[in-house]
Amino acid sequence: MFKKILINSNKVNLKSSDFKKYETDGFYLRKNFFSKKTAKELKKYAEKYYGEPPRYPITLNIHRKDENFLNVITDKNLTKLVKFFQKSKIDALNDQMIYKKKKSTYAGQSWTYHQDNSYPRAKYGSYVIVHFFLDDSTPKNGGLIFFKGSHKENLLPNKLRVSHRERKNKKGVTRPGRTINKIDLERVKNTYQKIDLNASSGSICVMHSYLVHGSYPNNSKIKDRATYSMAYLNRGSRLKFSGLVSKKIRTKIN
Ligand SMILES: O=C(O)CCC(=O)C(=O)O
Ligand SMILES: [Fe+2]
Repeated sequence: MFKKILINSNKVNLKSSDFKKYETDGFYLRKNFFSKKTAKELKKYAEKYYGEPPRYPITLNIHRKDENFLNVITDKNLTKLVKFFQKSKIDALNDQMIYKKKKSTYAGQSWTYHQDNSYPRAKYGSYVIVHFFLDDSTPKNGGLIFFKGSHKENLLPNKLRVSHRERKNKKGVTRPGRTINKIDLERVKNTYQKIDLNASSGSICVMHSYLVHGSYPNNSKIKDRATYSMAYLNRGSRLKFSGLVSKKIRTKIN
């Protein structure tokens, strides 16, 4: 039976200094944006209705079939914040529920360094990601790794890897992502500061779609690391690729 979850988010007053920070770093972390209760309930609900035990692969585009997640991706406070950073009207495009449930097959999902815009190839800056952390996320339980400021790079040449229901290596780790080529990656590593993101449950992180990033595997035996990641596109902006695995359908945000 459908259980309606109260989406409890905070109205935030953003300043030009927040925008400057985002422009400089390529990401913006906001703690306690959603309540911890909302994060906890959404996680439990997603696992129950969409998780596929014991493997728990990523679920794509829950918001298209589920009202609770539609309520998250269209949340007024959240979309207001996204519009602030995008300086544009926006549409919600797609989403990803990543469970990284402890000891599950895909706990060991460690994303290779990539830029999210290498998938849809939208115009610079028009495509943006918001990660909503449903658990505390640290390097120990599969947290994100960012190269601060690397969103100033062009879209770098990359190699397509299987990134959905991909296979594990001998160490039990999977390595999805459109991996940036070696030479550019070395330069990125030498140029930008590597940030291990620590984000508590209920936090959100706005991430520029040109930011070079990856993630650790969740090797923790006691902690899950669930994240609901949403993608938005500036209204009227075009995409080069609509996506084979995750088809891009626009949901208008008012
Ligand atoms: O949450 C993670 O481990 C990284 C996911 C990611 O970068 C992606 O899906 O593009
Ligand atoms: Fe990514």
